[in-house]
Amino acid sequence: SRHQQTYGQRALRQANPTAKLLLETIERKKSNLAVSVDVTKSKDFLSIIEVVGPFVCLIKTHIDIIEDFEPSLIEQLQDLSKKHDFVIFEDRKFADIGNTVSLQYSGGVYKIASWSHITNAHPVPGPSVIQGLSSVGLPLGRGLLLLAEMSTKGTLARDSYTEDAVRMARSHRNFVIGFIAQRRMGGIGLVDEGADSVADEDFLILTPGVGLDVAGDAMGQQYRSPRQVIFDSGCDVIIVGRGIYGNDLSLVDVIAARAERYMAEGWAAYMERVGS
Ligand code: S5P
Repeated sequence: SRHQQTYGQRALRQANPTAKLLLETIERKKSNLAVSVDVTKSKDFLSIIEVVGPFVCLIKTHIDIIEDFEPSLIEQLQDLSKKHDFVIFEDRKFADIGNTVSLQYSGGVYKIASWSHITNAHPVPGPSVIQGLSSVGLPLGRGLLLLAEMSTKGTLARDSYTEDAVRMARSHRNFVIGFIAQRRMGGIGLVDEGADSVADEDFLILTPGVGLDVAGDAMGQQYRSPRQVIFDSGCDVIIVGRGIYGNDLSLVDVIAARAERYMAEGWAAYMERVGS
């Protein structure tokens, strides 16, 4: 019962423009790799994106860790997004009341909604977090991912919390395009098709905690391989950070080679899943 439709077939049936864009980008570039660029200097941020750009469908940012942030950085990120054809995902993890998250999403220094195709939220406040973000993002054609599970040891996002997250997403299908999760959930292609599944829904599953060379880090992160994530667990996108840019901001040719390796492994696992 693994998800066997191609990314391209699934793109055709998505109503949300951002979900469609991501699936089309994956199909066009033959890459289900997202790189998480968690560095603190603008210069490193841009040079890593320039190097990995050709190999990714998506770049994930934590814009608030950049020490020398200036608004022009966003323009440069958008230029790179056009040049290399990737979607932008600001990993903001909103988790407050609707009114507050709407202000955090639209305003402040970063004005996330104006440039980030995708952002994410913790379901912990309940549906109001989606309502607040949707009031800003839906008119702009943006998409939201709910954190239904986490990659960390001891996460509280499990069991009934995860199931409730899926129900919350289901009630806001125009704006919630999928989940940050460790396995496929919701609708067709469930690994464990539950009584709750809905036949015609198609959530995107973006999965962090991916690394080929180490099992985790010293602060609770846990890694699995692209094959475990895409083939065994039926997820759609692998999100890789330090596994690609390194702990010491390795040389550009090393970063490029690693990105190519993760892209190849992610795509091979997908080809195996869809049976071609
Ligand atoms: O459960 C999660 C959810 C997220 S969004 N676990 C995660 O690691 N992340 C993010 O993915 C995290 O904030 C970081 O930006 C990235 C993983 O980075 P890596 O260096 O461990 O690959």
